[in-house]
Amino acid sequence: MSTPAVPPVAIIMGSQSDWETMRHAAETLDALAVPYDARIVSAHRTPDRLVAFAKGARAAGFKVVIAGAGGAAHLPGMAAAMTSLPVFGVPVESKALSGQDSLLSIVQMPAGIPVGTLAIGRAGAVNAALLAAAVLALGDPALAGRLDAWRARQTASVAEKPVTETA
Ligand code: RP5
Repeated sequence: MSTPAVPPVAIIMGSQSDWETMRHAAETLDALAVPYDARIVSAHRTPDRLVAFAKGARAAGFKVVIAGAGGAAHLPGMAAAMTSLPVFGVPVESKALSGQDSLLSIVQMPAGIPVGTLAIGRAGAVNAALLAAAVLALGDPALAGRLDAWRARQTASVAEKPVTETA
């Protein structure tokens, strides 16, 4: 299978410090064999980079954007303002307010500019990747099969009885 020149998923994040969270989106896409491009795009520190990315994302060939940011997390909303591609926002857990600030910055978009907002932290990053894959799977039966298999593996990994874990 040939890999497209521009992968279908863009993972953008506001800072290198977000990668510890956003790598879970990347790893989930890896497990589903969905190509992606991961890059640092800060709404505050590199606004011109954000404008260039978001305005050009559809023409570049991206299909879905996953945007993670923490604190005053304008990145997902500003990206959504400049592209009509689906944007999934991941609130990164901040030091000062444990990601509550990130969540509230991302989730309460005004009507007309949607950001699909996920949970704070790792769970949100994993689920953003699964949602991105589900969108792509609408037109890709092979990927739909890989998503089903991923869920089946998850189901199979859940034990019926709890055990006491030793340190
Ligand atoms: C946000 O500020 C980033 O998304 C990051 O979560 C937060 C802190 O950034 P650094 O100071 O660690 O670069 O823009």
